[in-house]
Amino acid sequence: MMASETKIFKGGCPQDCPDTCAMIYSVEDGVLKSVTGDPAHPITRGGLCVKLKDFAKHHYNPDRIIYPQRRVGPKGSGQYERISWTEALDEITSKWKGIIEDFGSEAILNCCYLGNQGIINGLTSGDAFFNRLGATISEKTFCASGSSTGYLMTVGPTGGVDPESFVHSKLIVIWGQNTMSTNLHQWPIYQEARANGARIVVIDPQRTRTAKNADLHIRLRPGTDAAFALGVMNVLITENLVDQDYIDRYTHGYAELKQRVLADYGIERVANITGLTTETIQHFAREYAGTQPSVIRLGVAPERNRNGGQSIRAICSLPALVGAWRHVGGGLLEMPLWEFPLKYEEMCRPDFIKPGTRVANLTQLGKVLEEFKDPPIKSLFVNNSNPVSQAGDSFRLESQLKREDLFVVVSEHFITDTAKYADILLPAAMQAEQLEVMLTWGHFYLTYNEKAIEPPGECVSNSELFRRLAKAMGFQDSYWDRTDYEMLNDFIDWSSPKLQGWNMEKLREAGYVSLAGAAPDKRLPHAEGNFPTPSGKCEFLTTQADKGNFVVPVWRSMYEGMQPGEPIDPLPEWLPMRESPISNPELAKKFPLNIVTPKAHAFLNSQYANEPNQRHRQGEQTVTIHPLDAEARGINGGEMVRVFNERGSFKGKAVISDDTLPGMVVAFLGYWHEHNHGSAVNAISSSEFSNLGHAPSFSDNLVQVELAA
Ligand SMILES: Nc1nc2c(c(=O)[nH]1)N[C@H]1C(S)=C(S)[C@@H](COP(=O)(O)OP(=O)(O)OC[C@H]3O[C@@H](n4cnc5c(=O)[nH]c(N)nc54)[C@H](O)[C@@H]3O)O[C@H]1N2
Ligand SMILES: Nc1nc2c(c(=O)[nH]1)N[C@H]1C(S)=C(S)[C@@H](COP(=O)(O)OP(=O)(O)OC[C@H]3O[C@@H](n4cnc5c(=O)[nH]c(N)nc54)[C@H](O)[C@@H]3O)O[C@H]1N2
Ligand code: SF4
Ligand SMILES: [Mo]
Repeated sequence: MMASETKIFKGGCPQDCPDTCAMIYSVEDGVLKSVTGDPAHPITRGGLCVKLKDFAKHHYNPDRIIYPQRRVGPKGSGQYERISWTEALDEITSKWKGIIEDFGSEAILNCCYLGNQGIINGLTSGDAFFNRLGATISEKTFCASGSSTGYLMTVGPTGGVDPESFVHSKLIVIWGQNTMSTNLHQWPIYQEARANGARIVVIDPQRTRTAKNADLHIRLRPGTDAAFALGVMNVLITENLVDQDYIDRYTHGYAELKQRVLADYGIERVANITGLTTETIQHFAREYAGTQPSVIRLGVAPERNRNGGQSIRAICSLPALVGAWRHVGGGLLEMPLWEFPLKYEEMCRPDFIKPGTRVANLTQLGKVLEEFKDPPIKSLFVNNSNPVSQAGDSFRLESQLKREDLFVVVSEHFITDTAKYADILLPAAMQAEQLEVMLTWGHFYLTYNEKAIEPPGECVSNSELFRRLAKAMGFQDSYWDRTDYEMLNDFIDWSSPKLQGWNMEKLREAGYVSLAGAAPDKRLPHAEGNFPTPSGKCEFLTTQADKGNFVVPVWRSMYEGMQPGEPIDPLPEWLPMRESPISNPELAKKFPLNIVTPKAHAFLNSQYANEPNQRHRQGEQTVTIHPLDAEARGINGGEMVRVFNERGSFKGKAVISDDTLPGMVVAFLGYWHEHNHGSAVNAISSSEFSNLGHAPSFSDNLVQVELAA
């Protein structure tokens, strides 16, 4: 017998993760044997994370949906029978044609998020199709839309500091991010900087594994970041620690900001709001200004409360005040996505949208399904997302998904908490089974992902899914006549100066290409201003206050017609949370604890939480509660507790620890309902927006905790 030959393919991790690792697929006899990190890649450096540890096996999980299926039991029962693709497409298109005839095309809605983050299978994979269909436009603001709106208003669409330039930083401020779980490949870069004398500061209410490994941990109360940043500014201004020359040349609105900061954000008041001491605020301000290059790595979590957008505006103002942008490795990193040369207009086809088409926000899916009239939503098509697990107010959403008159189609790998409500299930391919090019929001590399193996059964990529649907609906547009390779080639802007000399073939051979434009030891995007804002300066005082709710186009099918929300204050400000003992004492009588629901170490949102190995690594759902709050409730630790409010409830095992603050509980996101007594953290989350970008407010929820019956 001949020894079987191992074939190697280049991969790109599909997940919604800032690391976007370059991977290596090893294939024998058409079977994916292993997936490892590319040792040559400057960020991946040969290692993947714990979440993707068994990625090869994940492709062969026996629970995968590998054929189209039709529901046979009651809604939500998860009982299905196999059907053919022809039957599935016939049933979907005939239902849709009937709905369009009776209610109009806006009675159909797509729910897509970032199950896959690729250019053709990702966030916008269904936009052209649903725009062409005339469906209600979906606004996809689950993550970073508030943070990005605040960032774009302040410094504009710039990549900011290259994550590789952080080796040159002397003070690294990790703001609301649990790097060792959620941006793991950045950590060795920080360690290199540390070896060169850098200090690491973590700003997080919770003592996370990252905070435990930092030099300084600033434990402010959730939702008080804006007050803290404004208090720091107060110290910078009163102690004359600002870079006046940088401010004069490259910023807009300093006089107004100074007036506000001095009048309203004295450090005693800020200490009261944040729960920090005045010394901590002073100490941080002095160290931040005095240690250059200083750099801020902004996490997503500070956006997750009613004042989230303004918090981001305040934080993004700090580097310009101290002139941090003057130095290589100084400034701020939110997302480098803005420097990726992609042709969104061609990907999403906003020209297909009929003027006046309405918009639905997917983070409020339960409310949308319940309240939209004229026409009501009669069909929901879900791909790349698991809203029952990931969107707020999940009890409300589930009650809507049970509606007999709602035709639900879900394209998935597994029968998730959402997929179990499908009338039709469609089988989706995994990353080693499809061609893709990965964009990312954590570094500057564009990464090629080769198709390494055939998909099992009748699984198809999202791109093929929409090709089939377009044909079945009779759409003649050439958009759907292209191969995946042709689509990718058309969607990447090869004429961009960053891609000079590059093309698809070259990218395929190389595996990845950097878009940073300059080497990590040279990149200085704003040493001389050049902020891509309307004034060309860093805008402390925004010139776009009327755009309080403008969302970056990629999150909403490139649609420009959304009504602006309430105009925001043109200067950064702090407002109390929507739900807190200060802002809503009545509610806090019944539900006195703020809850924070961050990412689990071993899951990727809800993905991999169905793998027994990953559940073993992560452990069961916990509810971390401060010793004072535990004592007041007779909780000794280790018991099952119930976390609840008027929206819903979930259970978890009590962990008593001062890793959380008094008045605050922590429970990780991602557990599947079937493994967790029927519900999970988003049962208690509100689906109200933060004040910018229609971002969700997952850190702005009051709950009560009691021993479970
Ligand atoms: N292991 C793992 N990694 C992931 C993911 C995952 O599910 N698991 N998901 C990926 C995705 S989609 C994303 S968006 C990123 C997110 O990654 P992160 O930005 O790290 O987000 P979270 O884990 O939600 O929250 C990070 C920290 O913010 C703190 N926090 C909560 N509220 C506040 C606040 O008001 N102010 C401040 N300063 N801190 C606050 C929490 O205590 C938590 O420790 O991670 C990505 N990587
Ligand atoms: N309480 C609370 N809620 C949160 C957050 C929080 O911090 N706290 N974080 C929010 C954030 S940051 C985010 S990004 C969102 C994430 O929300 P989602 O993107 O909805 O999260 P996932 O759980 O990853 O669900 C993606 C689904 O897509 C499927 N999938 C993967 N690849 C493909 C594919 O190629 N084709 C198809 N058809 N399906 C595929 C996966 O199997 C998975 O079920 O959740 C948000 N929800
Ligand atoms: S989930 Fe993130 S850290 Fe893990 S392999 Fe994928 S890109 Fe890398
Ligand atoms: Mo996210």
